[in-house]
Amino acid sequence: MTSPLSAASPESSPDLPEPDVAREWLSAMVSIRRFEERAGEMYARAKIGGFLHLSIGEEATIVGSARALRDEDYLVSTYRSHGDALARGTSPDRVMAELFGKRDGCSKGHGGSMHMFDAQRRFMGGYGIVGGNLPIAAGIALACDQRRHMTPAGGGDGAGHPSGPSGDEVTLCTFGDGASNQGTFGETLNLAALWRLPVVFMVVNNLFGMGTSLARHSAVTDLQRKGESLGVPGMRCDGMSIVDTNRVVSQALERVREERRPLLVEAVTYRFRGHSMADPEDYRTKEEVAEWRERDPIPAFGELLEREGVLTAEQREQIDRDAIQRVEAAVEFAEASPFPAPDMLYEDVYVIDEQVPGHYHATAGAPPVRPVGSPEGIG
Ligand SMILES: Cc1ncc(C[n+]2csc(CCOP(=O)(O)OP(=O)(O)O)c2C)c(N)n1
Ligand SMILES: [Mg+2]
Repeated sequence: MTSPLSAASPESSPDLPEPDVAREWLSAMVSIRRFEERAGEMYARAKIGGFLHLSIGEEATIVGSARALRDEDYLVSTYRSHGDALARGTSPDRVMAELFGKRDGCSKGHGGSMHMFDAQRRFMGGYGIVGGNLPIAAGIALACDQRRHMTPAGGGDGAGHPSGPSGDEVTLCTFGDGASNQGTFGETLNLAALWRLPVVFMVVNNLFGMGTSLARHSAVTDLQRKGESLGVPGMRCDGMSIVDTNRVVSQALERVREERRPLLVEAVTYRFRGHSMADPEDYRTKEEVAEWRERDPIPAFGELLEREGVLTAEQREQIDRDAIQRVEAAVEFAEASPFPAPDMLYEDVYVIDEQVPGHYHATAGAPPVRPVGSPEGIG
């Protein structure tokens, strides 16, 4: 890539994957784009409450990195995570239903936009606290590392849970440039390096933390170097190029898997929309946004595939039509799904001790979970 912090050249790399794979990448990016455009409309119509953070413009970073993961790897992201869930394979129906706060949502309608979760696909959320996901990623990586020493040959977790980590998994943790100023960044990278945890930290540098530009919020703007003093070497990719993002994140994941120590990847990208739906965007000029839109990763990759003869213009249009149709079906699904019943408020909720009135969760048929902090609890 040329200048990492400015809108530069369009997608041009000839290092394309196999045609089927390239077409699937394009289709995944288009699906996320169409999904989020529609989600924005649904928010404006008050079908969606709370906050809604769109990743429009950042699809190459999302899909390029997700496609570098193996199925058994873990992904942990932020409140800007509809695309991460979709890229990991969660159905658009369940993501849209979650946005609507409906019972068939991937978090049963309890979470909404910021709390997507799909344990089956090893997408471990969706967190509203800036930087709050880094220690969680390190914890998952620590669990994987410990399994590695415990797992009997043949897989599983040694305790009869075939779906538990087996030890070879790597965790990919994505967070924003703003999050790199949080205490959790230093604390987590330090321990991850010290304990040689298999985690790739990916800072999604979209050049702003809400309305504050990178140069105004971070003393070090070369974010790939921000982990060096903590023992975490860095790499950078062009987050507007799915090919470059996939190449660099794949390298990072395989190095971490083999060397058993963390790496930091900086993906330089740009969000075309406001921070959330209520953002007057007076911190950047229309010209700057227009300049970055010229590098929109979706037409750039589509045009590259056409130039290289990987698909025709008609096939490109069909990919778009299919995505629009899929999103329409997701909206219908979300509309038809019921709201959670009021007593579901008490499901999946933990309380700290017995003096706090409320409930703690017990799965039907399983022994009740003792509240942490009670006399016989672990606290
Ligand atoms: C601990 C904490 N402080 C502040 C906020 C409010 N907040 C939400 S998003 C955000 C900006 C984060 O920017 P960045 O990490 O660059 O991610 P981006 O939104 O650009 O994806 C802030 C300050 C929060 N959610 N959590
Ligand atoms: Mg940011």
